[in-house]
Amino acid sequence: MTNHWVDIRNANLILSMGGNSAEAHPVGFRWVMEAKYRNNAKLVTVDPRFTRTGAVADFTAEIRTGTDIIFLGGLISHLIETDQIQHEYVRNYTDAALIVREDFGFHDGLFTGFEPVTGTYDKDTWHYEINDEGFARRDDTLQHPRCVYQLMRKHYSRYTLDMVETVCGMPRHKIQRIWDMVAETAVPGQTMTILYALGWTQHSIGSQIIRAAAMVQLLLGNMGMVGGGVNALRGHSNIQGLTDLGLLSNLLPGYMSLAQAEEQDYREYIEKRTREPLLPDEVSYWRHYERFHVSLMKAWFGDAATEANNWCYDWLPKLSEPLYDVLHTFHRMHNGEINGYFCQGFNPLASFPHKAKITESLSKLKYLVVMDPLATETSEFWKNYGEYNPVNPEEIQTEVFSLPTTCFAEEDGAIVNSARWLQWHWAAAPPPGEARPDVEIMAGLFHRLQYMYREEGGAFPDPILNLTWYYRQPAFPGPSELAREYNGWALRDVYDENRNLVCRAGEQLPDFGALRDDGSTSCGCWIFSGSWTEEGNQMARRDNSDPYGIGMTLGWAWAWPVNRRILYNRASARPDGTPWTREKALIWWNGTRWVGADIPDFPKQSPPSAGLGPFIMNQTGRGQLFARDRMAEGPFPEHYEPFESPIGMNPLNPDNPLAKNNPAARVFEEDRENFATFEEFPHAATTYRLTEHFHFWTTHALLNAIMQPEKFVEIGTGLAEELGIERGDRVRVVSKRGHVDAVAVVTKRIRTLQVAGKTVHQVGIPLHWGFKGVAKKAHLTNELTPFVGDANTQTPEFKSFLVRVEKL
Ligand SMILES: Nc1nc2c(c(=O)[nH]1)N[C@H]1C(S)=C(S)[C@@H](COP(=O)(O)OP(=O)(O)OC[C@H]3O[C@@H](n4cnc5c(=O)[nH]c(N)nc54)[C@H](O)[C@@H]3O)O[C@H]1N2
Ligand SMILES: Nc1nc2c(c(=O)[nH]1)N[C@H]1C(S)=C(S)[C@@H](COP(=O)(O)OP(=O)(O)OC[C@H]3O[C@@H](n4cnc5c(=O)[nH]c(N)nc54)[C@H](O)[C@@H]3O)O[C@H]1N2
Ligand SMILES: [Mo]
Repeated sequence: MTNHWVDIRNANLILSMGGNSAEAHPVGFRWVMEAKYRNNAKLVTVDPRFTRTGAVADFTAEIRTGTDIIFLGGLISHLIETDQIQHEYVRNYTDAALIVREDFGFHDGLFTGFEPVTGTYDKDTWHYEINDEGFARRDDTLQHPRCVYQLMRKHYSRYTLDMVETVCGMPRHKIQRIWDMVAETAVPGQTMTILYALGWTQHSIGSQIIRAAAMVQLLLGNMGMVGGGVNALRGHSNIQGLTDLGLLSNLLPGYMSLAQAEEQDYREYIEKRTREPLLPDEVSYWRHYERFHVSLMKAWFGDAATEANNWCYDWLPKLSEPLYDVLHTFHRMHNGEINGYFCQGFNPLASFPHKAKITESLSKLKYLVVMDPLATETSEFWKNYGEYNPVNPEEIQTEVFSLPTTCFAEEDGAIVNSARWLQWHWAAAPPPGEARPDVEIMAGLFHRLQYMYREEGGAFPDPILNLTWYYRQPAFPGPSELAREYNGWALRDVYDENRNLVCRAGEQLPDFGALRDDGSTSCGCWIFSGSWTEEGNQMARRDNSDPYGIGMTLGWAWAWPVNRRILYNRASARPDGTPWTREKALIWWNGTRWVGADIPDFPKQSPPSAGLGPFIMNQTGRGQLFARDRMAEGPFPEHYEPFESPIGMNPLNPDNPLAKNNPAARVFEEDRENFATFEEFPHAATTYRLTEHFHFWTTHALLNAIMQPEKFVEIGTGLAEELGIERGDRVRVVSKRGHVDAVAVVTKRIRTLQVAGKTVHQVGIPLHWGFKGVAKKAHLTNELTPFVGDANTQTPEFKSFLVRVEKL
């Protein structure tokens, strides 16, 4: 989230799109209801189905799954052409005025630099024109034909109202009504918040849908504002913490990135990431990358990390194809290239796409270790459960080890919520039986490995032998010790530029401003610096006073970065430093420094007259309408059809087969033959959650099983009539990869759509139920889904694929 849960109540308009928060985030949803009833806010939902969120909305619209970029691109065009943008904001706080290189272009659905063989882009042309001083050229009148504003305008002029209507299958009056409501927030006193989750993420174009939403918010001046922002409502209670701590295979803690194989040289690695300003004097905070990196290496390798050995750079893994994201990992397992797998808190047989492929992959392993509090579908993938898991155990040689773990309620620790708040919690009950905390199991493994390396030697022992292990009980690092390590401490006295003491040797760091690149500081996750200082555990704070009355409870828990609650909050004030309006005041310039209800996201003493941009992480200091070199498939979001499309073509780019689907998507050649065409599988399917179940865990709990006992699928009355299906009939939903049997819920909540001259029925399939637990056994939904993912995140396309429904 750029903003936070409580702040939703300050919005004037809530656009819930690509998520169903009443169902999947029912506790946080109270802030939506507060906005409606206290702030007279309007709630709009856009979803393939009429949802529980839709049920309390002021306006709802249906959309064909996988077409949100068309809707948002059309909205961008509408805002520009009807002149309903926040001009002063756009001019001062975005990159609209910057001029793009002459050789950048977009033809036939592809941006310049596409390499068809690898399905990747050479991104050199996706850049601003740079002048002799190394800064981007600009035209503040926004008239230059190659300024970002004009290029964006041209790009989205193709996204006409007709196009939106025909591709999304949304009636024109609904489109217009929503666009009008959104446009009302272009004035400074009005803000819209956008709430999204997996309905946007789980597409082969997922990241670009979210980019499109961010562009809308920049044009409207809704970023950095009270009641504004682009707000990802995250999934598992600590999934935000997972990404923060760099647990994805291409990241280091704090969103630092692992080196690529060609980056063997330390200085090159650092210089590439030390993003220098592209406009004079801008903050460009990533220019301090080396401080974060060296402090991390000191935390990991202690005295062994020295300037002379480039802080152990050679010990870090370097990424090369094939990669290690989950799609890749299972693909490699499937090819027999991986023979052991540790599966910690993950139930891939149930939760990953194309179950048949996952079963085959796991069957090729020599061993599988499952660390989980429950017996899962994955830990029993080898066991025959009749029609629901029709495998022959005799043919599967994988040895499976189950290591029972505790769950969060049985341990102390911090959970990072969607709002970036680190909230400390305390164990509520002792663990049952042989269950042990994950940390203890991992520590045990580490000690055995280290012992074996020490005694027997082996390839590349250094990182294991030299890993720091400061903990009081080496067998079980305590949560508070780990938390202190993430915050970091000084190894020597730390001084600022004026030789003032910042922090004494041995003290906890006050915040990441104290980090140094000379080896004098140690820090396990730079963005968490400030969470456990000399004043103690900031995450355990429970003061909910709200001095400004806008839900800014800075004394409650601790948010990264530096306890800031709304990112880019400098943009909540005008260029001259005064709030845009009194009601939406957040921070302001008091003549000598920035003050207000939040921690300023800006150099505290930099006067407005200095003209620095509010987006301090970006090299331009501006919000990027043109995503320079960050995205895999282009600097402007472009619509591509899902890999399984009910219309089989891309109406925006009908003539170029390379531009039908996302040309840079994560797709493996072998899987292409497993994608269906609409002739065989005519219905557009999507998958989703229900409040009464949490994935597959709660099918183990009797109360949940009683509330939602049995697998069902939702089909609209139009399709039901066509197939002669009545409510309660049993149906089979078939995809190119498998089938599920379930009870049919025939409903008006899913409408038949008219798309590009065709009638398209959508089918809704809840994700829950499997063959373990006490609820009624069922086929796993991921029997059906395709093995293809987003180009940037590798998130699978769970939300858009083709099926055929049969009456049983
Ligand atoms: N009770 C409960 N709560 C949960 C979970 C749970 O299992 N049970 N899981 C948690 C997890 S891990 C996550 S990630 C979150 C997920 O939170 P959400 O993303 O809100 O949940 P979903 O139900 O997967 O999908 C939301 C909606 O997206 C819609 N949708 C599908 N395709 C599209 C599309 O192309 N465009 C648009 N606009 N909408 C689309 C679906 O119809 C659905 O209503 O929920 C979390 N909360
Ligand atoms: N078709 C379809 N598929 C989907 C989705 C969809 O919308 N549609 N959503 C996707 C999403 S968003 C998600 S997040 C995934 C979820 O996929 P998974 O993460 O695989 O699923 P979960 O069942 O939530 O969690 C896995 C296991 O973690 C265990 N666990 C709980 N606490 C602990 C702990 O403290 N330690 C350890 N070691 N284990 C623990 C649980 O018992 C559970 O068995 O599913 C994805 N799959
Ligand atoms: Mo999730």
